[in-house]
Amino acid sequence: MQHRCRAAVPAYTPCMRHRLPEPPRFFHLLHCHQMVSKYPAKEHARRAFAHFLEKLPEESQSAFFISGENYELWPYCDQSKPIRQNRYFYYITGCNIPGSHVFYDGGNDKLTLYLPDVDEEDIMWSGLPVSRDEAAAKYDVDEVKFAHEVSADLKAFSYKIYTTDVNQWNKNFESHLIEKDYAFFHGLDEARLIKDDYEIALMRHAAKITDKCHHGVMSATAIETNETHIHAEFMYHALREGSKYQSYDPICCSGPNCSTLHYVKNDDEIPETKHSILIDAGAEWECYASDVTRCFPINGDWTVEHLNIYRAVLRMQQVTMSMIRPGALWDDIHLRAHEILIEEFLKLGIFKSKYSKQEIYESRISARFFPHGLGHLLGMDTHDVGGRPNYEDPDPYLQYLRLRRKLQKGMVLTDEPGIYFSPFLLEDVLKDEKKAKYIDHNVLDKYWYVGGVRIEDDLVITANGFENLTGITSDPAEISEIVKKGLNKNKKCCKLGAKTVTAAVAVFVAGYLFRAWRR
Ligand SMILES: [Mn+2]
Repeated sequence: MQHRCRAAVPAYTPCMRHRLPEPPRFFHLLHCHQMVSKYPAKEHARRAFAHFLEKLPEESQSAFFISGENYELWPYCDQSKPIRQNRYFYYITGCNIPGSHVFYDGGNDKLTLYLPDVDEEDIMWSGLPVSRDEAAAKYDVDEVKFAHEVSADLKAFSYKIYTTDVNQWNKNFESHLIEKDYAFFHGLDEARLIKDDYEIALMRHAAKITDKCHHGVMSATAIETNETHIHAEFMYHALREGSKYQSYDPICCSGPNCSTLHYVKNDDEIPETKHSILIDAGAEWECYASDVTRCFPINGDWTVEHLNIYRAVLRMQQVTMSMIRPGALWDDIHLRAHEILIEEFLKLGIFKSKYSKQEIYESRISARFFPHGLGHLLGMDTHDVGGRPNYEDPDPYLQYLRLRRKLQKGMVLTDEPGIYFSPFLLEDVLKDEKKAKYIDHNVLDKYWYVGGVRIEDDLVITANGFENLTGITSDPAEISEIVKKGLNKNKKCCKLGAKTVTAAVAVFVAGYLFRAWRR
C-alpha cells in the first residue's frame, strides 16, 4: 500500500527514454541537419586534437587511438563485471558498445569507429549486434569498421599514434601506440573542460531526474526508517526515469553519520532520536553526471541546532554563488566560504567572540569543520577532468580543492559548502590548546548530534554568471513543507486503508449472517 503514497512525484512518460533530453536551444537545427542530432563526437575529436597541438605543434599529422571498455568475467564465474565506459573513448565516439575502438587521424580529420567483431555463437544469448549501417547512422563518425581491421590500419599509418595507456583491450596493438603522453591528456582534458550545448542538454536532463529523486526521498520519510530506505527511494525514482546508473554511490546518512563525507554504508536505523538526514546522490544520463546534496529533518521539523547550521551553509552557498562569473578564481570563492563559516560560528558562539575573524581565519581551524573543497568540475566524471587540483598544497584550506582555475563559460561545476561535526577531525584540535582556545566547548557540545550539513547544486558557467541546473528547493521552510506533506499523505493513506478494511470486514460479516439466516 505504501507505494501509493509516491504520487507526489510526476509520473514517468514512456516517450522520455527515446527522445532527446529536453529540447536544447538549437532544437530547430535537430530537424534540419541530421548531424547535429548526434552526440558531437567529431567536433570533440577535433577540439581535443587542437588542444593537443598547443603542446606538440610538430605532431599535426599524428593520430589518437582509444579502446573502449569490454566485458570481463569474474574469476571462476561466467558472469561479467559491471562495465563503465571509458570516458575518453565516449567523448570522441558517443558510443557505449563494449569492445569498440576509435581512431582519429588528426592530419586528415578522419574519425573511424571499430565495432566488436560479430560472434555468431553469442547471438542466441545476446541478440543481434548493431550493424555497420546502424552504427554509421547513429554515431557522428566518418567510417565504421570492425575490430579485426584495427591491426592493419594502425600498421599502415605512418605517423605517431597516441593512446591513454596500454591495457588489456589494446595490448595487441601495443607496438604501434604511444601511451600516457602529457600533451595527449592535455588535449582531451582541455576539450572536456568546456561543455557544448549538446553535453549541457544531457546534464540538464540528468539534473532533472535527480530533482525528482530528491523530491521523492523528502516526500517519503514515513517509510524511511533505515538509511537503506533513503537509498532505495532515490534509486526507485531514478530507474523509473530511465537512469539505470548513478554518477557515484549514493551517500545516505542520518544523525552523526552525516559527518562522514563519503559515507556509503547506508544501513543504519533512523530512530526518532536522530533528526538530521543528508543525501548526496545524482542520476547519470548517457554517461553524463549530476551531483546534488540535500539535507532535511526526518519529521519535517528543524531542530534549533540543525537549522542554525543549515542556514550557515545556505549563506555560504548564496554568497559564493553571487561571485560566480567567467574570470573569477575558484580559490577566492572557496576561501570566501570559510570567511562566512567563521562569521556564522562567531554569531552562534561556537567560536569565542573575543577572537577576531581574521585571527581565526589565519589559524585555519575552520578547515576542521569544512574540510573539503567548495566544489569541483562536473561532466562525464563526477569529479571531472581539467580542474588541476594540488593535493600536496600545504595550506589546509586549499589541499582538497579540486578546481584551482579561473572560471570559463561552458564549465559545469558544483557549489557545495558544508559544515560537519566530525569527532575524528576535531579530536586532536580539541586537545591542542593553541587551537581549542577558539572553540566554546559547551556550545559545540550541543551540535554533535546534527552530524553535518551540505548543500550542493550543479551550475553551468554562462557569459555573465551561471545557470543552476539543480531545481530541487534548498529553502528550509519549503523543505519542511515537502516532508510534512509526505507524512500527512501517508497518514491519509493509512486512514483510507483502515476504512477500506473495516468496510470489507463489515460486508463479509453481513453476508455470513444473511446466509446463516436464510438457512
Ligand atoms: Mn560533489
